[in-house]
Amino acid sequence: MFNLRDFRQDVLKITQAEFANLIGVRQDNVSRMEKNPETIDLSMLMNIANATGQSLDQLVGYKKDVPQALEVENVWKENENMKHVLLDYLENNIEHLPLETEWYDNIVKELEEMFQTMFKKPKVAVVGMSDAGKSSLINALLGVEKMPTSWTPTTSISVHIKHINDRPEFIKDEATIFEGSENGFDVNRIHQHSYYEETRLASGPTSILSEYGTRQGDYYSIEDASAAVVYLDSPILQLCDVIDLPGFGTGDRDMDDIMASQSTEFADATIYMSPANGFLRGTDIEFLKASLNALPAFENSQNELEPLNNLFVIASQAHTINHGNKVEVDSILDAGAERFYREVPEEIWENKSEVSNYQYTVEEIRKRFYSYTTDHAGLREDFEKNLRYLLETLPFIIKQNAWNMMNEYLDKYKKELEIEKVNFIEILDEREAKLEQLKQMKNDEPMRKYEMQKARKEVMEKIELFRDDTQASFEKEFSEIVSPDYIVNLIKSKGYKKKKDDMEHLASFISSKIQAKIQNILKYKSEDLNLIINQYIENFEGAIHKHAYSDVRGFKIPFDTKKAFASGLAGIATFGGLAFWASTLGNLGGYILVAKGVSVLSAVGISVGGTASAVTAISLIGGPITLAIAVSVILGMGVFMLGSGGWKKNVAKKIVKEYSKQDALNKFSNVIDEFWDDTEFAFNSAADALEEEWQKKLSAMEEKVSYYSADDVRRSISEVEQMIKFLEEMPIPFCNAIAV
Ligand SMILES: Nc1nc2c(ncn2[C@@H]2O[C@H](COP(=O)(O)OP(=O)(O)OP(=O)(O)O)[C@@H](O)[C@H]2O)c(=O)[nH]1
Ligand SMILES: [Mg+2]
Repeated sequence: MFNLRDFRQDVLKITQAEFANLIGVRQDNVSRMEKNPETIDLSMLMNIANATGQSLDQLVGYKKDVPQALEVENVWKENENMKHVLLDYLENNIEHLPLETEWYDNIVKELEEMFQTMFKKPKVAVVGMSDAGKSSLINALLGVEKMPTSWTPTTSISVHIKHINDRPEFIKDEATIFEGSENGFDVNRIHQHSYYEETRLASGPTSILSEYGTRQGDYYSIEDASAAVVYLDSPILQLCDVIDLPGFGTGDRDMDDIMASQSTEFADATIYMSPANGFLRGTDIEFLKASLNALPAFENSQNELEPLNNLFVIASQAHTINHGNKVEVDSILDAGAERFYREVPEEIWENKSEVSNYQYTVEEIRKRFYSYTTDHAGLREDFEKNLRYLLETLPFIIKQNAWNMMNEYLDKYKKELEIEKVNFIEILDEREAKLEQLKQMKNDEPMRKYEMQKARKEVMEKIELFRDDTQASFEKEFSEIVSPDYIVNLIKSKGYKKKKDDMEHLASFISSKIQAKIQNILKYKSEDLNLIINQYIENFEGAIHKHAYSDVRGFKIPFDTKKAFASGLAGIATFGGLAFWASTLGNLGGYILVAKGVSVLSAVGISVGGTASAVTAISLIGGPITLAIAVSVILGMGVFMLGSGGWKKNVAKKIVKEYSKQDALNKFSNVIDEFWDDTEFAFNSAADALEEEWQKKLSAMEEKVSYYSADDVRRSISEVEQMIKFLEEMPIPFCNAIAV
């Protein structure tokens, strides 16, 4: 199709008005034609060709050069191999394993799930205001012009771009459009054929993106379309999935901004784009902060990744700055980094420091700021070099992390199986003693259950207290922050000036301060809750193994209490405070949270960073609401006319008024309530799972001790040995590429 706008700007290099003059139409006609080039008819084309001295062929064939695809070394190959070796090993052994035993069957299933989960490619999300040039940058990285781009707000759904080799066999098309259920479309489930069928809206060549995935498309009004997955063959996709997102700030659909910002939750790395001309103005910083907050921190001194290595803040279309003057572009980046650093409250940097042990200084942050344009290689080199470095490094980190996790799991399984084996041997030798202990255990059960019920009720009561406490402390913090005095002081201490930009930044700073407070209040209370949960689990453990410890001949039933409790979290949507508990479990917790859909690299942060890293995993707590409120307040500031006189006080009052207009305190209070509701639900699910798992173990043991013949027992011994051998011979390659 004839791209009039680009032709006018890039070839003719004249304004719309000049062009209108040249071809003898009104400027609004030109503007309309540029917006909808498909409406340009043949006679108009002839007219343009005549007026500009171009042939029709030249016009229609005009296409801007797309830069060469980003070349990367395919270091993911090794991970892919490792995954296949492991999956093949499972597959080849399945036939010979005693999988009629539910426990053994679960081990194999868990391993399979883990191999699938741990070797997921990192996801790179490209976000920013509409028209920043996100889709253009992606096309350039891919080296093919597959994402629709235009000068008006374009992309309307999240587009997940994956490598063609990652396409499941049952998918035949290049692109598929999906509808989102209540919780959105879960791209991690796309390899499940049934999920694919259930959520698929349409499929075909990538060009269907223009129909379903753009605001100009014929099917834009179909609100059901929520995501697309596209399979392409570009080098960069060997190392990562790329996500093209709708732009912020279009005001087209209420949820667009929040949707786009939520998808950064799943991202391992984020490219945030803002046009160099007007860099990080208005609500831009607000969205950038939301991305920062959701980004996992996995940098640390051992893996030698730099602070915020997975964040790229881009001043796009840098060629527009005085013909791409590098010095001027750099000073725009300097000022942007400075402003951004100032707008992020210290709590957020402190949280990141707690995970990584790095100091987040403005100098470090500045290193994450880059320029970009498809027009001059010199203005994108630095970005491309750093992106390449990150992408070529992540596979090693993911591999090392997977390796650690697998070893930890295998060790756990092996230990449990060894205990089981000892039990069988003892059944042969001293069945009477075992029968006796089992009888006692059965007798103790009603009392144990009763005690645990009581303990559970106590936990619930504690959670209710936490709810009240956190509500009260938040209310206090909120009224301190959203008060004229505090705001006036803030204006003074941060040196904000009486101008629109500064007012927006002030409003933005206040909103992140509030969110940081919510996060911290909930984090501290959740840490208290961790102690209570661990106590609950310890009591349970003590009760079921009472005889094993008190009786010299007592025996232990192999049972991992913590893991059984955690398994109750698997099927539920939000953990509340239990996310913090999970994050104290190291690799196990990382794995549980990753299986839930948080980014692969969060697992690395979680396995080393403890509860501080869970803040990322739960950054959505309050996130969307804070974002929505902040954006309204900031926009409210925009139309606020600054009177003369005590402007600081006036501004402060205006902000306080905006917050009350937004009913902010109430909304935040609901967020806190929901957090504790989720916590209660999660705790009950986990406690139920623990009880259920234990009952299963106990009955299984009872059956063996009471009814197994000596032959049965001998067969069971050989089965458990078979399982141990199966785990011992797992072909886990030696791996010490990078410490994490
Ligand atoms: N010459 C030039 N044009 C660019 C560059 N980046 C973006 N553009 C143009 O800017 C317009 C907007 O770019 P898009 O890539 O569609 O922007 P986007 O961020 O994806 O916008 P939404 O999808 O609406 O969120 C398009 O017409 C692009 O051709 C660039 O580096 N150089
Ligand atoms: Mg786009």
